[in-house]
Amino acid sequence: MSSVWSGPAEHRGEKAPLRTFLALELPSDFIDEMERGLAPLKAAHEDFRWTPRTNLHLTLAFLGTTPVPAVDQLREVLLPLLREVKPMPIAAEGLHLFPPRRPASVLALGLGAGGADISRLATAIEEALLPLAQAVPLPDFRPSHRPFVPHITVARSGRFYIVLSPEERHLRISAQGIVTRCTFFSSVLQRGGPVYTPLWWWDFLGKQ
Ligand code: 3AM
Repeated sequence: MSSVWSGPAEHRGEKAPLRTFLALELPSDFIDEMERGLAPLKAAHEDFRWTPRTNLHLTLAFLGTTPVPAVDQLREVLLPLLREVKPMPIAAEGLHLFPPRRPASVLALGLGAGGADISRLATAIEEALLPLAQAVPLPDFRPSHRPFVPHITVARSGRFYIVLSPEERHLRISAQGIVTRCTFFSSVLQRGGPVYTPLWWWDFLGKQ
């Protein structure tokens, strides 16, 4: 019996697949305000793994394993959706712990203004990508079973789960800005934290 498996992609002369996700980039004034609001939490919880400023974003879809030739194909599929999006005003609202109701490993900032539009966009993106997942293939991309919660991951747990006091839990963090760019990133997991590299991006056109 012969085997048709010929080893990992890079040994077959193909580029190894990427790990990708699509995210909204955050305006720098929003990040500045958000960082000021988070400063007391950062000081109190040096054990959390705080997201470095350059890695802050709002994930719309995690695609995971993605063949290199599909990067342009996915751009063509997503551009018609992104072309319809105007610059989006957003406002921070509330802290989230994920998973909810269980020991938390992620601390995230939620959205008030802009949240509903972003959820609709994320749903439309999922609907556009799901029919392609088998053909591309995107083996990690599956239908989400929970409603999309727009959020910005600000910290992950270190050695211990994330626990906040009731006062910290209700800390009001105000940050406002206008989102103007959506970026398709590759993510390389490294010991010091993930390294995100933009593969392509789309700037929203027109007035909000
Ligand atoms: O920006 P956030 O934290 O919402 O959690 C990862 C991050 O989202 C998420 O993709 C974003 C960029 O890494 N992510 C990583 N692995 C994932 C997985 N297996 C995942 N999302 C869903 N399933």
